[in-house]
Amino acid sequence: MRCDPKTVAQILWGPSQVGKSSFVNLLLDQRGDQHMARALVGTGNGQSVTTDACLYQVSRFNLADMGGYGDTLLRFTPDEMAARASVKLAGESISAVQVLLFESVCNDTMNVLISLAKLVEGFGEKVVNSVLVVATKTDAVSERRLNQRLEVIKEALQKAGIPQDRLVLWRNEDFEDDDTVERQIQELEDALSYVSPVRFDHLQNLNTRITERAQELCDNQETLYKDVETNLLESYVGQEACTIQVPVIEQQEYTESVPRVVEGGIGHIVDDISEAHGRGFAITASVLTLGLINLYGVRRNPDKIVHYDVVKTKDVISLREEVRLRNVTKYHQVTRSKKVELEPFPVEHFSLEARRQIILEAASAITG
Ligand SMILES: Nc1nc2c(ncn2[C@@H]2O[C@H](COP(=O)(O)OP(=O)(O)O)[C@@H](O)[C@H]2O)c(=O)[nH]1
Ligand SMILES: [Mg+2]
Repeated sequence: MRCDPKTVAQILWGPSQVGKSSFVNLLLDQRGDQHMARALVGTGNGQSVTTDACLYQVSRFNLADMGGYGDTLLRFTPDEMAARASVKLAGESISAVQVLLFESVCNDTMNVLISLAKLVEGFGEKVVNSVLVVATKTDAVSERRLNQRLEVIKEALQKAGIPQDRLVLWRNEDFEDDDTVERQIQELEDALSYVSPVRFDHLQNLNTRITERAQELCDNQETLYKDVETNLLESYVGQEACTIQVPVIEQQEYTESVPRVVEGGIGHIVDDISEAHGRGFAITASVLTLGLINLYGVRRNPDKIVHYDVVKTKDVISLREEVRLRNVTKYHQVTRSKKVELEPFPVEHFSLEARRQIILEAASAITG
């Protein structure tokens, strides 16, 4: 990417106490306005004296000096540093950035990979292509030690997929003469000319990435359920006693007066007489009477209707009360466990996890 050098800034990135501010001052001394304010340099106690991002325009450089991570007071997280730098650069109309990643060859441990991971954490992955490693404090180690450290730095660059020639040697102190300083600056400029700047608007602010990731996690969260006990009325078929009237057919006796025609005549007379005077008398009387009848030709008595009582039976329907059981719908209270959908978590719930994921991704983007 070709841009006007005036709008390209060089972010000075790396741990605290590696010589970033001293680097700025050296360039100011060598190329800058002598009246320009100098960057504050630490005492070597590990406490970062550079707390805010400051932009120094010197020669063709726009150096963004800032606090280093690993400050002994733990004041700056990489994303805070990145955020401060972003705010500063945006205010200065910077359109693209290169990164000068500082590594002290005096250190026993090699921090390049950590610095790169923290850089990605703060600005996003695209920034890696715009990195130039500045191996500082080369004056403070033997040549053998220097070569060892340079080998280790190159290995780290290879691991991170950065060309191994993205490396310049640097010292802020102990120069034989001014020419050595100039040569060093010239080598820095040459090396930087091969590093294509990343567009400022392509830098991804960590907070924006966290917010976006948190939203993603929030949108994809699983629906959770909880068991809730509820009381409800449940119907069942029960039995209930009830009295009903049952018709019953019974036989009932009754006396009926039945008429009968009794023919008139002797018999009749005998019956009549025997009824009145007894049987023996009646027969005797009848014999005599018959004789008289035969003798004198008396006419027969007329027929008579007599009523007799006859006992009969008839069906009578009556109602009897009976207790029966019948099915009825009854209700009882039961406690049932019901699965209830839980309210989804708000997006803030996922912020920590989003941050964790992005920082992990930043580290693995560097080390693979
Ligand atoms: N020997 C040596 N010491 C240096 C060099 N650059 C910086 N220092 C010292 O390292 C300490 C921290 O420097 P500083 O520029 O404040 O580091 P910063 O925290 O990265 O900005 C100071 O005591 C400097 O004097 C260097 O090239 N050689
Ligand atoms: Mg500093």
